[in-house]
Parts: sequence; C-alpha cells; structure tokens
Amino acid sequence: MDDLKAKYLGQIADAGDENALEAIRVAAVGKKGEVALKMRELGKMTPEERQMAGPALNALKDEINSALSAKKAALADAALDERLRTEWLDVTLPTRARRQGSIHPVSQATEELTAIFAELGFSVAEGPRIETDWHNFDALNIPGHHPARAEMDTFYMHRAEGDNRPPHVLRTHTSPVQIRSMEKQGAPIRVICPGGVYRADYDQTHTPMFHQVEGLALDKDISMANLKWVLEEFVKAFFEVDDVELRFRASHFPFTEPSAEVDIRCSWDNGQLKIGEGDDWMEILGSGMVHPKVIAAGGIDPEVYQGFAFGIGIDRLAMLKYGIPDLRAFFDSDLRWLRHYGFAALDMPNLHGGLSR
Ligand code: 2NL
Repeated sequence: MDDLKAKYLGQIADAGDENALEAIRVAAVGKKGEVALKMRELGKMTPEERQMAGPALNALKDEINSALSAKKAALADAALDERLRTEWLDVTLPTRARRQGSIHPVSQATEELTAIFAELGFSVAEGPRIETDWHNFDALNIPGHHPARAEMDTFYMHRAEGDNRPPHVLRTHTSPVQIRSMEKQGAPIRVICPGGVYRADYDQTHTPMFHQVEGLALDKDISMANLKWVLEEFVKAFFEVDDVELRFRASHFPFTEPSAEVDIRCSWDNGQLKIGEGDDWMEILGSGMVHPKVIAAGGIDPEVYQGFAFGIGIDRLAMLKYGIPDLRAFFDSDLRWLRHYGFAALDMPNLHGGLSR
C-alpha cells in the first residue's frame, strides 16, 4: 500500500495539466481504479486482515483525493498567473489622437446660439419634422389659397388612397414647434426652436434641407423695443463683437404684423467680413410682432398677450462666423472638409468659457 501511495502522489506532483490529473484520478481512485480493485480483495481476507486493510485503504483513497484537489487548485492558480502575465494593459498610456471625428459647424453654431438665448432667458423646444398641414401653415395665418404655400416649395407626404385629409408636410420652418410650445405651455413664454427644415429648392445658395432657429417671446408688455435689444445682444455675443448696429426694414410675413427684416452693419474688405463696422449692410434675419391670429391659434388670448418672433438661418450664420464659402459642402459628408471645418467634441460652448476657442 505504501508503494501505491508513493506511486500516485509522485504522479500527481508531476502532473502538468488538468487532463493529466484526471487520468491519474481515474487510474487511482476511479470506479475501476487500482484502489477499488484492492478494496474488492478485502472479501478474500480474514476478518483480522480486513480490519487492518479496510481503514488503511480508505485512508489511502482520502489522501490521494486531497492530493488531487490540492494539485488542481495549484494548476488553476498557475494558469491564472500566466494569463495575468500575458494579458496586461497599461492604463497610464496616453489616449489615441482625437482627430477621429468632429462636430459639424451647423451643430457648433446651434450649440453656440442656444447658449446665448439660454442666457437671455429662452428655453429650447424641439418638435417633429413631419408636421400637420395645420401646424405648418394654417396656425401661422397661411390659409390654403395663400401664395406663401406655393412659394415655400413644400414637400408633401404621400396620402393613402381615399384619404381626403390634407397630407402631412416636411416642415418648411420651425414655427410649428412654437405653435406646439404655445399649446403646451401657454403664456408668458420665451422659447427658441432650432432644427432642420425642408424646401424643394436646390442651387448655389439653397439646399432642400437646411437649419433654422426661430424665437418667440409673449407676455403682457412686450414691444418691438424688446425685440431689438434681444437681437442686438444675440448678434454681439454670436459674432463676438463689442458693438453692432442693426437696421430694421419694413417687410411682410403672414405670421407677424408689423414685420421687419433685420440687417447688420458690416464691411467686406478683400473678401474678409467685418461685423459692426463699415458701409455695407447684410440681411441676417426676419422678425416682427406675432400676428393676433397666430397667438390665438396657439391657444393664447391675443387681447391679453402679445410679443415678438424671429427666424434666422443657422447654416448662413455658420458660414459667416467660421468663414465657410460654399453652402452645399455642409451636406456632402466629405471627411476632409469635416476635418478642416469641424470642431473638437469636447469644446462645447457656454458663455462663461467663451463661445469659440
Ligand atoms: C425669415 C423669417 C420669421 C417668424 C419667422 C414666427 C413664428 C411664430 C409666430 C410668428 Cl410661432 N412668427 N416666426 C417670424 C418672422 C420671421 O422668419 O426670413 N427667416 C429666415
């Protein structure tokens, strides 16, 4: 029995992996293993012999079993040590260069102007790009026969056979988001609505999808003077100049009365734009006092509340601020263009950190 013990403990000590260990287990203490065979011989022994050999065989079996599990644990430890040695990672290494992706100038301009209007007390609202004909047109005092509907070059959604309701449209401006904001929030209200809008128009200066921000402020005592101040603050902050001069030109929109287009004083020297100085004027937005019918369409009493609204093209603002010459490149998804004009992902603007860095 001592030979048996020495043989198996030696084999266990030498086993190189779990498979070898299992083979030893089967040969030694398995059902048909050597210890089991010896136990069968107990039947042929005298009772005295059996009383000696029985417990000794059981002790041998226990000893081999514990050697097996000790070795198994040692092999697992060694395997883990080996993995830890090969699968290491140096977390103090520098990260990869950042130029994998960048923020599109339209997104950057949207973030910047949102930060400015937020500072002026405006909240931000978003809405669906597929709109009801009512929210996009009727609520804005543009009835079915109005020439503005034709002028807008509207994209109409498909209508099911036999459905005689007016088709949904791709919104032609973000005004419907303001209608929805009035319906939801009531007055007083100060909100801006930035986002993509659609018109069937494509040439040097127009793309079928472009971006707009509209603003709306309604209260009991809001006048055109408040509009002028808000726009001056916005233009100064956005173009990062100390002073601007705005020129209001009488205009016409169905949703405002009176209406004004707004120009800023600027100069173009050698193709270089300077805002706030010079002898030129550049149109940057449309605005006016919200038409009473539009206030009523938003579920608010126009006898009590009044206010201003304005609409600005974001794409053109971005072109002017960042010196981008061609509008159509905005929507080409050209990676080289994006690397050149894009912004770092972590440079999100806020008024305290400075808008652009
Ligand atoms: C332009 C003109 C404008 C508005 C948009 C507006 C929205 C509501 C009520 C009244 Cl809910 N007005 N929006 C007002 C005036 C002008 O945009 O030429 N944008 C580039």
